[in-house]
Amino acid sequence: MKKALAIDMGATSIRGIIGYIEDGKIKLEEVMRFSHEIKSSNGRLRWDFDELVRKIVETIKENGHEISSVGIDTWGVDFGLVDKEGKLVEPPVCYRDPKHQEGYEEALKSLSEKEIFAETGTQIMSINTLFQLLAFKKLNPGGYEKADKLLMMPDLIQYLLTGNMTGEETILSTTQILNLKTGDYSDKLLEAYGLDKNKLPKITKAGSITGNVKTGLVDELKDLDVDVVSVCGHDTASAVLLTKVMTDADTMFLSCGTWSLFGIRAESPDLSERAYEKGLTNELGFDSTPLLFKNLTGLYLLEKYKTAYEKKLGRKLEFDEITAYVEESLKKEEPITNLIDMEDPRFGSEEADAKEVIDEFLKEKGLALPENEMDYFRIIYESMVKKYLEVKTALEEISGKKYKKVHMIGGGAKSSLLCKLIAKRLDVSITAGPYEASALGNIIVQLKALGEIKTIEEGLEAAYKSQEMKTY
Ligand code: LRH
Repeated sequence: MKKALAIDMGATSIRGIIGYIEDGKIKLEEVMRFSHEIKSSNGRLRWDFDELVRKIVETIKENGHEISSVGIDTWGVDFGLVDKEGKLVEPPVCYRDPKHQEGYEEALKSLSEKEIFAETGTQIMSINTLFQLLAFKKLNPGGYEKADKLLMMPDLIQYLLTGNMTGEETILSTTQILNLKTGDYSDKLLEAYGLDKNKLPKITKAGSITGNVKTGLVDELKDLDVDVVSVCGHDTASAVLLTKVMTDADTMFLSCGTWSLFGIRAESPDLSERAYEKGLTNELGFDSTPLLFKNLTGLYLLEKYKTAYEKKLGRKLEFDEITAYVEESLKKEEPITNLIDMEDPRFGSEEADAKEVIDEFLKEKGLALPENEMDYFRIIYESMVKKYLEVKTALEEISGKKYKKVHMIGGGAKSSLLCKLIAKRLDVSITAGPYEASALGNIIVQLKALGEIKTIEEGLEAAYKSQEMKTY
């Protein structure tokens, strides 16, 4: 029996989870969980890349004799630039760095948002790789010249592990450089911004073994025999693989973690003006599956508010306590009206104080400030759900369909409060779980590449049998 290690990297924690098939079920074993923080260095907000790599290497080393393969999935849009010698030009910058805004402004000097969308199909966000790259080029032109290849975060780590370069399509579909209609980089954008196509990796698909740590760049791992499988590098694509959306086009998916990704499987990428106006994004799922959805701030603000409030209280606040409070408040009162717009950039800002920005927003709109600090939780939950309703309505207009089913995955699916609120306000039935969907998606693609399962569907069946799933 072969075992696969998923390195599943989220914006606040990275997990190492081993998965294998036993009695027709997927067994999971968590072997690493580590919270990481964004640090400021050389004037930019950066990931602690050395520490991330150290943790990943340590986890592979510790489990190296038990596992047959490893696969990496991460959040979207971030990358590293590698020079001719294979060294990083500088440590990767985090998408929450405010300087990306300069790249966005630079981009709009040559093309409008609409034109950029029509070329890519990607929701315009200043964090997108294209804008990050333009900001980088402006702030560090020498560094851009020195760069030989841009590697997206999962491809960068895979490169360290194998010495081989990939440009996996799901993670590249978050860049705003890929034209989802043609499946190739947009020549129009590259030309307009003087970006060199040779610096971009060859576009590859998830599903195959791309190398082995014994011939990779990490000396410490060279005495091991562990294959590296290119999985869906984008955590969203790995997670959506676990939803019914892949087989049932009438179901919507909602991947709820730091971010909320809410949408549908489309027949083909939609690069229309209508999709642009509704703020939707087109990205790729496993095997180039077109996904049409919206990127929204998810539990980020809630977690941030919770952490700050815990500090003030001087104790830990359990989710059960928050849930009980909000449920009680929901019983007493109909939907509240002092809601925030979760898409407002200040709610995704790393430096902002959660309570201050919520108060600031409410004051600006002439809305009442909460009486009690626990009421902020209700505001955040209800504001998230209000956004989901807006997105559902937009997608129904575009597709001409009425959606009655939502499959929720990720940490947010554990919250019965959130699931019930969504079911009620969106008038849908909800399937919730698996919660570790991105790690499972990562593992299933590896097990297929290793020959442990014949089809992806076989892996999905094994996952559903072993994981807790609830319906609302
Ligand atoms: C979620 C996510 C999302 C965005 C963001 C940067 O983890 O991948 O889809 O791209 O991170």
